[in-house]
Amino acid sequence: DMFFKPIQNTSPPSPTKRQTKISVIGAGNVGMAIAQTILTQDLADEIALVDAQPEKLRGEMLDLQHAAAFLPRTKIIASTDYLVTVGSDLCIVTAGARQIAGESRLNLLQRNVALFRGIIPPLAKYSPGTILMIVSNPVDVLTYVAWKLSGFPSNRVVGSGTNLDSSRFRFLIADHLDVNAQDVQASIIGEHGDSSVALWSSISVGGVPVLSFLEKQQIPYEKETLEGIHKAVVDSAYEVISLKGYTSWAIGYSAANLARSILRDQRKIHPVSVLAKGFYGIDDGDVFLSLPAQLGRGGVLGVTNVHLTDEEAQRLRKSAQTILKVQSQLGL
Ligand code: 6V0
Repeated sequence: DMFFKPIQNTSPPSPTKRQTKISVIGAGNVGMAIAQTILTQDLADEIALVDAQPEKLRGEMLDLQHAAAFLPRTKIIASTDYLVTVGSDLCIVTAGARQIAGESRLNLLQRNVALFRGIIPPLAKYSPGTILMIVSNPVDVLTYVAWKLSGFPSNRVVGSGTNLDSSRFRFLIADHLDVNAQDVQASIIGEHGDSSVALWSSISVGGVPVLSFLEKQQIPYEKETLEGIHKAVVDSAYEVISLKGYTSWAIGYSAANLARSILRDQRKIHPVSVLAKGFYGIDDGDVFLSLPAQLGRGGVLGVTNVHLTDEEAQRLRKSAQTILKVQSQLGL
């Protein structure tokens, strides 16, 4: 009664290829944008979805499964039970209360810490060797919370952080200069949000350092123009939320971009939220914020020692203090 008649005298290849499994926790706008980007980019053999709402979760699972004829083969499973995540290589956490228009990211915190107490321990239990990628906001503090609740070494806990802010930044600079955003090397580090730090001193376009180029050509540039671009990055999440209610596509690509670097061992450098203690003069306490970090199959492989101006370093430490102050109120 089998569709295929088995061929005789076969033996499985040995050793069998390791399958890659990604779990996405939270099947909301962000979780589903991430899942669909992972599917189209062929990053996993199996995707497991978890959400607290069983009907919505099953609906999202079926809707994705129905695209199978157009996609690379990926097994898609879903359950409200964390058993479905067993053996994950990467767990991406997007579950959370939604940011309301005008609400600061920090206001979301207490609501989300309570959710994480029910999410992180079962993920760590079913996939003790997994890498945790936190997306839920406020992402830096929640990455710290996930690190604490998981008991994992810090190289296996990373927050999507300012990888998204940096891509918004590169888009705006590219738009301003009428070049391709992929040719713009620019990053924003620090807190994902209001106190993020734009690294103007290290921006280059096609390998040409921008600020020193302008200075050499004696082209005047307004500090206000630069600050305006950074402000537009900071405001962009609020703007999209006020217009469409949530953000999804850019964070979907951003998280899939990180997943690729990790699972395919790309050893690329991304501004992501990592344990920052000991870097750039941050030594007040255990704080996660975005630094240019190298990502690979081992998770966070290291932090790049980029040159920061005194002002940039000072802003970064202020960013760290902002996050630490919030963290100290959690009692973790
Ligand atoms: P959403 O569409 O409300 O989805 C959240 C999902 O989480 C819902 O489907 C809920 O049912 C589910 N959920 C709630 N509690 C639990 C639980 N205990 N276990 C499992 N699932 C649960 O929100 P949206 O997808 O728009 O945003 C999700 C989170 O991502 C929010 O915290 C956002 O602020 C954050 N973002 C972070 C970004 C970043 O760059 N780090 C970018 C965009 C959004």
